[in-house]
Amino acid sequence: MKLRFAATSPFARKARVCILELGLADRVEQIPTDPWTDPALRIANPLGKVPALELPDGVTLYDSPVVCEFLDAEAGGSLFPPRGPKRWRSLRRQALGDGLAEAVVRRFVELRRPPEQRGAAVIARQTEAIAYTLAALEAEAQSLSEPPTIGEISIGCALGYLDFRNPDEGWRAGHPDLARWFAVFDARPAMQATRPPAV
Ligand SMILES: N[C@@H](CCC(=O)N[C@@H](CS)C(=O)NCC(=O)O)C(=O)O
Repeated sequence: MKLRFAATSPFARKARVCILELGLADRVEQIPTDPWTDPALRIANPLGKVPALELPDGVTLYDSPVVCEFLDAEAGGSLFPPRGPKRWRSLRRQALGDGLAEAVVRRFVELRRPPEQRGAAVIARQTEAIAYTLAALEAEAQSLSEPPTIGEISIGCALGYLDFRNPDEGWRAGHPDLARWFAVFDARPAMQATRPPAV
């Protein structure tokens, strides 16, 4: 299998953390890919986004929820609870984590535009989504699962991305339980091995 990834992408990081947590590192070649410039990615994934997982039969899987669930099934893992309330809790948490990462990406992209082209409404909307999501995560921080499921992995990758793009956000002060959980989660070898590069 071949995983196309970008080192800064929180969505690709989910897949890379799953690979390590599931002991699949020997079976997946990881190919650094710039989604904005690499023509091979567009052929593998018409959406032009990472992560994209190419299978030996030529099929390519995307996006990160699909890639991660495939990896879990391939390894016979338990990152995706098979049924019942635990499954829906885990998938809801994955959506919350992915949504947080998406809001941070959208705000970052907007802020990178020339000042006169920036949309204040877009920035405010994404900042509000980030604030409400952090509050929701704080409320359930004490019930986050150990060992982690895909829900916790998604949340952890999103918080890591928030730290990476907005190191001065200061989210820990108002979210002490979440900060405590993230300190422990972020120390996992799979998180340590997939840190985004220093900018
Ligand atoms: N929902 C997708 C999001 C993937 C995504 O947005 N990846 C970004 C990198 S963080 C990307 O490849 N962007 C390129 C583009 O939007 O054209 C997933 O979970 O995989």
